[in-house]
Amino acid sequence: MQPCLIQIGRLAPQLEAALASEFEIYPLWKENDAPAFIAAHAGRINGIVTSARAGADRALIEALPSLKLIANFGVGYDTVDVAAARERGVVVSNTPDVLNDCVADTAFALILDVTRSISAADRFVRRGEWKRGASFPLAVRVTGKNLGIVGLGRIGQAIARRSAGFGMPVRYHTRRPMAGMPWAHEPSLLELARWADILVVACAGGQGTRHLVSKEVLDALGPKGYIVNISRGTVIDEAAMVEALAARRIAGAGIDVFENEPHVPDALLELDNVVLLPHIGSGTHETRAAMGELVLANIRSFYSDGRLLTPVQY
Ligand code: 8YV
Repeated sequence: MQPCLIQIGRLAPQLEAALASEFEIYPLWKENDAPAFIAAHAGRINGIVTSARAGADRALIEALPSLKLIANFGVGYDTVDVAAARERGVVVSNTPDVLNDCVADTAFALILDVTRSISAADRFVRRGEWKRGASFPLAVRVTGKNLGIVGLGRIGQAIARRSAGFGMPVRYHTRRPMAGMPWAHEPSLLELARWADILVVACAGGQGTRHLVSKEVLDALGPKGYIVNISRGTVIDEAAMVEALAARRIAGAGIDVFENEPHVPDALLELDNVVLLPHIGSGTHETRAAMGELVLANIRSFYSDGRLLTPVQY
């Protein structure tokens, strides 16, 4: 099979250049009339390259009768309709493992920032308040705090390992306990939230985890508890979180992902106990380059011998 791919959204410039030099690939985002382009070339297109942001929906998958492969730049593939792909026998690859460390580092950056008020203190200095003689309010000690982790995949485990450096006891919530893990499993998310000082969301997104962190879970976390999210905005009931933060029913939040990116609820912009990031969990030169290499390696392997290096198990 001769590769003929479409690229749905923008990707890193080096990856776009490498894709264009190796394959027949059409950047769909450059087309003024994408549906007309698809209709004109549908029969030839056998691959899609996409990312968490751009995804690949059922309508697109069904519009491409020769489609065989969807290569996703990112570990999370909740915006790819894998049910539609499976029905059509289309395989899907993602980019696991290479981003574990950077996403776990981001989780810890958020934990440290929100508990120690680092960004808020930075704003305080920039506003000239220190210079004017004001004193910055005391923050909350991180070392020794209870760390609850929702989801213990590869990223969750990398977060749990980092906690050792901060003397933090760890418990995790997954549907079933995971074999061989040194951390305690908590079957009830409500109980985990009650126990945790800091609750980090590190599970996969998608329908199965939508609003898993509900108003009740946030209330169980309580007025001294912090929520950190580096997975998908959909996992938290965002409206409930905004309300809980505004009413100080939880102490603070460190958030890299939102329900409707790049929209960030206005109410959050007003709050000093919230750290807001523009979905940069994996956003380092090194990790994005490694993710790009893995996308390329999957595409090469698929078109040369029909196998994916990192297939999504659906
Ligand atoms: C994005 C991510 O993929 O891997 C994931 O699931 O969310 C990120 O690494 C990246 O921002 C590109 O959309």
